[in-house]
Amino acid sequence: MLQVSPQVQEAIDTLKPVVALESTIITHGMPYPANLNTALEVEQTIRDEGAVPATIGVINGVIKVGLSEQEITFLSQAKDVHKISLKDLSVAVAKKLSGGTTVSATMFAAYKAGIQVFATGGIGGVHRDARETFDISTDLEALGSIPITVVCAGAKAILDLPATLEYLETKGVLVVGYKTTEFPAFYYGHSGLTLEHSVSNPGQLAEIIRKRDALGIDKAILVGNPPPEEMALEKEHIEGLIQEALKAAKEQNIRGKEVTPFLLDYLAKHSQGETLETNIALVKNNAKVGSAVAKALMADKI
Ligand code: PSU
Ligand code: MN
Repeated sequence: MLQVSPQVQEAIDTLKPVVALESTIITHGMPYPANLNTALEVEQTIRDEGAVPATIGVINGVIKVGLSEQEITFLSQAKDVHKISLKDLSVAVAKKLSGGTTVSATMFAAYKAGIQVFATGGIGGVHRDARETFDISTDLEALGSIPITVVCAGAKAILDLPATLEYLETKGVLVVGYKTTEFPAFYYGHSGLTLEHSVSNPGQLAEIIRKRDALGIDKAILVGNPPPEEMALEKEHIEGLIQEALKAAKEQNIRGKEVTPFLLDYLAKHSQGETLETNIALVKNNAKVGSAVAKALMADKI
């Protein structure tokens, strides 16, 4: 059911640094061909940093850890492919479906394969209308129950960020700022939400991860890495677009798992691709930090 590619398995067995990557960003997060180019470039970024990438997804009912270029290409072009979160994995395997795995499903598969670090764009979180809709991403539950390290640019600004942080605290998830004391808002770094904990280098983070493991705390560590300064968007500008996107989603009665892809697509289309550019840049940036952390974690083992 869960197949680890020979390259990734070899890396795990020989204690090489490995960085897991999700694939919903390919199937539902970006349009073709930007999704394909980004997926391949992010893998290359990880290799350039001296680590081994493991893109995770589901192909014909097999959970693959370390998708091939051919499989990534297939997922990037396939129409009506599934968005597979943790709850969907069993169905996807039983029905031999193909799809992109979200943060929650990717965390699960990465952990099962023995991978310690996972880099993504932004996690799902508490939606702004959660008080009426109860729309809270299962990513937060996964973070509260799977002990790996997730490097992200915070949560998308389309969400209720203060509520997302409160929810993470309730679940006992440690959120660490990487060279920042603010929780990043995906499209921009300065959310104004202060984090209690931050680190200034990969070694410090690795030490915290080791202590979490030594203590047997079964929860993820979430690393907030701001988007590169030169690629960050202006807060007021993006906030205006988000308000429009949320209004359009409501008018078109977009619900459930379609909400996040709809909002991302709306923002990209109405910003002349600016949000997409930032999205691509921050995923690469997270892949770099993820590689550095994976390397620091292995440093004491060889
Ligand atoms: N971040 C991105 N693009 C994405 C996502 C995150 O830059 O497409 C995806 C992730 O896979 C995340 C999912 O797990 O959105 C959250 O979806 P939901 O809000 O439906 O839980
Ligand atoms: Mn949701």
